[in-house]
Amino acid sequence: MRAPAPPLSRRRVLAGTGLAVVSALLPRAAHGAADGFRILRAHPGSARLRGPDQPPTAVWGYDGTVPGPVLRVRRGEELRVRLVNELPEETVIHWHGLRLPNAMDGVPHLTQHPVAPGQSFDYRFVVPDAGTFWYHSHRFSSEQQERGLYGGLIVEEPAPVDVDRDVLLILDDWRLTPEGANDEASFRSFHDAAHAGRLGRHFTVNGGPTLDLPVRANERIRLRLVNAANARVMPLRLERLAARVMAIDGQPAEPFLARESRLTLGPGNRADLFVDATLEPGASAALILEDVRAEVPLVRLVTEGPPARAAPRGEPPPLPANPLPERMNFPAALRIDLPLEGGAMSPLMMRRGEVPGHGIDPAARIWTMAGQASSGHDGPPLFSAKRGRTVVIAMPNRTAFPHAMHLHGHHFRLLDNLDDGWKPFWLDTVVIDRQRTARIAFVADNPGKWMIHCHMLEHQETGMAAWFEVT
Ligand SMILES: [Cu+2]
Repeated sequence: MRAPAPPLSRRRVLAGTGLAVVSALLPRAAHGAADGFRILRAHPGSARLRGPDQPPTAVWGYDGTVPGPVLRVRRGEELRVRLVNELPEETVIHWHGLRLPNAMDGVPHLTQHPVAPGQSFDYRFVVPDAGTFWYHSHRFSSEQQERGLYGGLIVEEPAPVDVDRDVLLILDDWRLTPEGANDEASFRSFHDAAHAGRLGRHFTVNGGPTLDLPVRANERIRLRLVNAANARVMPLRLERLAARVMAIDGQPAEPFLARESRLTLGPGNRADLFVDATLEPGASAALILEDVRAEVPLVRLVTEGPPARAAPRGEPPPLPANPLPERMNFPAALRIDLPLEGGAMSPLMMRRGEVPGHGIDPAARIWTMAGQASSGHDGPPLFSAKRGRTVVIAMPNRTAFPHAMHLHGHHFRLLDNLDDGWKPFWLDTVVIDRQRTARIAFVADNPGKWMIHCHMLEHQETGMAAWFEVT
């Protein structure tokens, strides 16, 4: 079944052309402080998640908006953000995918004290990698991120990348009541936590239901996709146009054409696509979320106006490399087995005789990693690695659900099944389907205490979290 596309007048149409599009697309207020900090106020607000002609939904947002303002910084520059907590509860910001100093990672009780209401915290660090990143709350994540506390972070390459447009698309799903309110009654649902996490049936791109993106024929568009959902794995398909994958999880990949222009993003994943607008003027192509129940068109690339050039551009060079480790020392690697277990239909829950109902007991631990259920900051570290050591982690998923395993402070390679060869890209979050095993490898080159956890936030909060130490 195909969801009907709203009439054009109800769709949001991007104004402007060229590289100005990104800043026109999302709020980017100038909230500077005298000392060079970008002030980011976390507070309640409202967002028109269902479109301009529907009543807004109450949210929590950075500067009150969903998504929060797009932050831009150039690689090698210092990011300075002052988080001001104007929420009724404590919060923090995690800079997802950034290989930053440990004290700036924004993990409560592991790298910093939570920021109390009325208090502020200064995040300040040099950004090592160019690419598409995002920031979000890491405190009571399943609620705070679901209320809207997330935003995009674009780290620009040292020299401008040769594209005609650069568009950030942050995707989310929401569980709304019939009146359009965020369904707060089902926050911390035990049922969600024990199953696939909180899934919503209302989809948004940049905080609205759909987006029209006017393009000119033969333009090259860089689409920066971010999956900001709590738990939804998003299979995406671009109609009628080729999608060249240039980067995944912020890091440049060896470019490749996505087969049938399909790409699946787990919670937390990003992808940078180059798309050449090869359709004739007047034609359009949709970016579709292939949900099990319906195909949901999220974005329409609408070709209009005079062509940008007579023919599409040639094959692009790869994005400039970031300073990632070039080799790994597998013979001397620290090898860790990290089986993922628990959840509904698991022996763990059968033994405990849990009766799924409403409300997660704060002590509910229904998922385990290597036999341990943890908040990710209590208990001993999962392992300790000397700085510079190669670490290989095997994660057999022995549960009935997929998991999106996220590593803090490092990017990793996804290893082949038969040997230690790897896929031609880096990741910071990998989706592991049920009853499958993923093996990842990274160089533990960033000192500190780092989390590894499921980015399905309801799983993270019910045990599927751990931390490790690089000394
Ligand atoms: Cu999970």
